[in-house]
Amino acid sequence: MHTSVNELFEALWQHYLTVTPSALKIHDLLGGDEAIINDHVAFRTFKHPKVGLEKLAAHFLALGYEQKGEYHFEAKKLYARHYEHADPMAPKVFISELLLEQCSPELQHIVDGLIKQVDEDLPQQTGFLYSGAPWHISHADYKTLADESEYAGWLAAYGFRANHFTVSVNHLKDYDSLEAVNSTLKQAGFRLNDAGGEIKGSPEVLLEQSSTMADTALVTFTDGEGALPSCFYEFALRYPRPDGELYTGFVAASADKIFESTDASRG
Ligand code: OOG
Ligand code: NI
Repeated sequence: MHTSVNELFEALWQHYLTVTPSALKIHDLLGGDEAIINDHVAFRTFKHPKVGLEKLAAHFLALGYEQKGEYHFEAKKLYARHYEHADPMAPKVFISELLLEQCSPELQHIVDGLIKQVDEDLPQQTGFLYSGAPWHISHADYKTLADESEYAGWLAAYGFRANHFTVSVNHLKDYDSLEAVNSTLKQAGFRLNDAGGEIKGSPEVLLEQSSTMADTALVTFTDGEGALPSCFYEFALRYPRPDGELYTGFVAASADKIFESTDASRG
């Protein structure tokens, strides 16, 4: 287990940049000389006793995080929870898992084959959250998964890693709206996820979010290589609750569209 929140997030960030080079450019573009504060980081996994949501969450609970909201995505067959730390500067954590029991027998069979390859000790190890894909998969099996569930395909290809980091727009000195952030990104040539509109959410639900479309990286299959969508960068602006404190939860209808930032079929 990591000894500090900072140490874990620094390792996650460096690993994320290896497949998301645009995040570093955007980080410098938006932040200038100022530090960027992360709103949250997200992870994906399969619901399975060996590698399920709880196995990922254990690493954060050990660092003092607490379980907060839960979210259901029926069409995508996903369940998610978010975690918060008492230190308000520590990024929130969003972890989702694919409900395998609701998927086809073919998908379950391929995923079983992947999870069998995971070393029993890996989920407890310090580097689990950025261990990547600890299995081998053929291109044909990847395609079968991706055709049924874009999420399953991404997870089979990229495994355990920060799926995205999220800039806290509230903390950006030079921006006071998500529109302004989006327009800077587009002028610099970055592509935004426009599923459900470029801005998901609203002041009424106390959270506005946007994200880039994922970068592309090379994935090694047992029978060759393929260029696939890797990870993306998100931007979040939070609004105060009636008690004056910023809302800290997520919005399922918006999250449902953020998931599609890794969907190559979106163009
Ligand atoms: C998570 C999508 C949800 C949010 O901020 O609502 C999310 C994912 O793509 O794995 O991050
Ligand atoms: Ni997110």
